[in-house]
Amino acid sequence: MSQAVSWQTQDGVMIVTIDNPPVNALGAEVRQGLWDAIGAAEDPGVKAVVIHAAGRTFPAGADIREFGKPPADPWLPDLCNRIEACDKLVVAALHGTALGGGFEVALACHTRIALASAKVGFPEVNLGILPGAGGTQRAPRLCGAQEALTLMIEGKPIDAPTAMAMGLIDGVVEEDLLEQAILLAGMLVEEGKPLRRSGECRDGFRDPIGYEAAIRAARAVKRDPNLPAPGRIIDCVEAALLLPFENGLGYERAAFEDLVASEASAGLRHAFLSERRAGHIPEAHATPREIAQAGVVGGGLMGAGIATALLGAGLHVTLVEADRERLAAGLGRIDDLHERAVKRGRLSADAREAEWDRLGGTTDLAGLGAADLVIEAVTEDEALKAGVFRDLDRVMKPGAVLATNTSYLDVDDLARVTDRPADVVGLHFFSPVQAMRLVEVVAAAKTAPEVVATGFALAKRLGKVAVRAGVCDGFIGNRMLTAYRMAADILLEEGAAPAEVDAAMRDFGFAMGPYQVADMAGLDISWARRKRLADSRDPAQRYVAIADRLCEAGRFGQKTGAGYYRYAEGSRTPEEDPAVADILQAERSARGIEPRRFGKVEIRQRCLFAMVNEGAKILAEGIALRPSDIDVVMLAGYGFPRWRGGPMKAADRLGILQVRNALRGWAADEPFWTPAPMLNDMIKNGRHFDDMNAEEAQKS
Ligand code: 3H9
Repeated sequence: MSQAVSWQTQDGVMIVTIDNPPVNALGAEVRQGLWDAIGAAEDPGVKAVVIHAAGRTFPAGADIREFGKPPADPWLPDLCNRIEACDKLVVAALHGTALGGGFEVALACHTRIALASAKVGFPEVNLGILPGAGGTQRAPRLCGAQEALTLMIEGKPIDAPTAMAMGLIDGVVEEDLLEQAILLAGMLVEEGKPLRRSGECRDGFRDPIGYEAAIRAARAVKRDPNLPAPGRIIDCVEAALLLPFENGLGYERAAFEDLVASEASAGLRHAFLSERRAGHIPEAHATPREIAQAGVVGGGLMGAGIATALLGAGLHVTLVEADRERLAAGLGRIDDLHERAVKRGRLSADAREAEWDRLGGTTDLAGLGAADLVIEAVTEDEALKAGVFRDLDRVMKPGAVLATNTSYLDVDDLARVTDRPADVVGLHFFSPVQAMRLVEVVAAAKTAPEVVATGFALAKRLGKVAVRAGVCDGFIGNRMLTAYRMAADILLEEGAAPAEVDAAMRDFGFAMGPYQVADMAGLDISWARRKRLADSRDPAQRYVAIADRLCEAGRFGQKTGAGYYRYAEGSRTPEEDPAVADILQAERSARGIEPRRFGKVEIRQRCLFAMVNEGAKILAEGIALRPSDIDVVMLAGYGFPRWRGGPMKAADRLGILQVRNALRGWAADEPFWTPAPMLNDMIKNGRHFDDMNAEEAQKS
């Protein structure tokens, strides 16, 4: 008997316990344990088997870390078949999140009973794969095509009562799951009815015309061609109706193997594991501080968004603004965000009222005296922010966390103006806060470990992904963005049109290209910042002044009807603008640049490799803990295509040598492209960024 799976028999019922924390993933040891348990159930003294799990959940799936490695026996599909073929009744007792392979094990059992709080589902599509242990064949036999397709293509778990209504599970209990499962097993054995095997079930085929209609409707939906899994899921669900069960399983197996080997799945699996890995920080041992009351200073777009997120997580929030007028405007913005959430069905009217009751507003910072945490979100101005921190130091209670939402400023400088630098941390949210999942937790030199841990705990409570960053101009995300934009701006200056750059990056997988994003966000804020920093700019570094010229012409983006593109009155559709072509041409002439054409591939490569090069510098400086944290930042904060796994993952796939050689070639004309020393070292030592991820994981 393995540690991961144990069993004991009571009154003829064999109780099999899976115990493989944290989520009882079906790794090789668990599969072998279950295989042996079913073998042991052949004992004539065993009348029935109950499979349940210890800890927080029934298996949440196959072990994702095993994909891409040589397969270890027994395979999950074979295990499921063995469970189903067992001639003793096998009951699955589900709690927590019975997902993916975990749910497939349950579907292979003859009866399923669940706690009402349990959730079941097939999230495989989020990893670029499909249920590969019989799920695409068993589920539609039980519930038909429509519901099986929704479960597998949307990848969202459903609760146990819903699954019961769909015919996927047989009973729901409020408590005493194991006892109830044992009782049920005894009762069913007593009844002596034949075992109900999902693979033999035809309930879901009762309406074959409706079944085919559901398949056709699913096929008619337009989907991202970079993501092959939904199409293969539809094929498999159709095969369930058309092929004998065993052949359907073979069909599913082939589709699973294709998908697991695809670039999209490698990227999506990397994204999943990287988001979890980002929580492995040196401060993980520290106990986060309790946060019940929060303050937000500044009710602009960011402040209001942050306050709304905090309210949504159940906190009491006080919004502070400089005067009554601005306070009213800030509270109005929160109200608007609530209104939008209600309209979209994301917030009930009751919840909105409860959130509003937990919100207060003041023009006096002293009103934050009781707050456990304050997030400063005033205008990005050093003197203004330092003033706020001086005042916060005076009014906040001892032990309160003082956070800044600065995008670029030095958190150490802000910490220094207080007498409590250990309580000061950066919590960098992204706009729009309700849509962007990323929070950079910026650890300054003296930030206490429990304050960093509090930032991570808060982000989790807000349903966001936290990444630890060190102090530097722009932290991780804005440094990466600056490099991306610099690459794009050089392309413009040397001959490309904004629409060409945008099209190439959309082709790469971004929803929008960099100039569409710039026009949407507005060009004026970064112009003001560039003017502020003009004196400290390194004259040796290339400076592309195209954005300045656009701003000087009053082109601030969508809000002024013109930026890198022009916009018809009231429209957000970008149109190419000859006036921009003139501005570009004037800039090129002023710098003596003979414009040339760039193909899509070169545009993509230049933009991507600029990010990779900057990422290598960020790593060498210790600003990011590991390459995968940079990937998470770009995926969760900047719309980098998730299926590519992030820029560092994309570089690993292409090969560091290719990236470095291209950079070296471009650097002959422009020092911006000079390869980071880390890339050279990696090539010399035959290393990938993923090797560093693995090493970091071992340390933490
Ligand atoms: C599958 O089943 C394929 C089959 O159809 C066919 C096979 C042939 N494997 O998310 P958390 C780790 S594909 C390995 O922070 P939560 C995770 O990395 C699978 N590890 O917790 C983290 O590790 P660490 C289909 C896994 O409470 C820790 O558990 N299933 C797996 O916020 C805690 O995770 C899925 O896609 C795994 N499958 O959420 C479900 N799952 O502590 C994926 C988690 O070292 N899992 N870990 O950082 C989830 O959605 C969430 O983890 C869950 C818990 C909802 C279960």
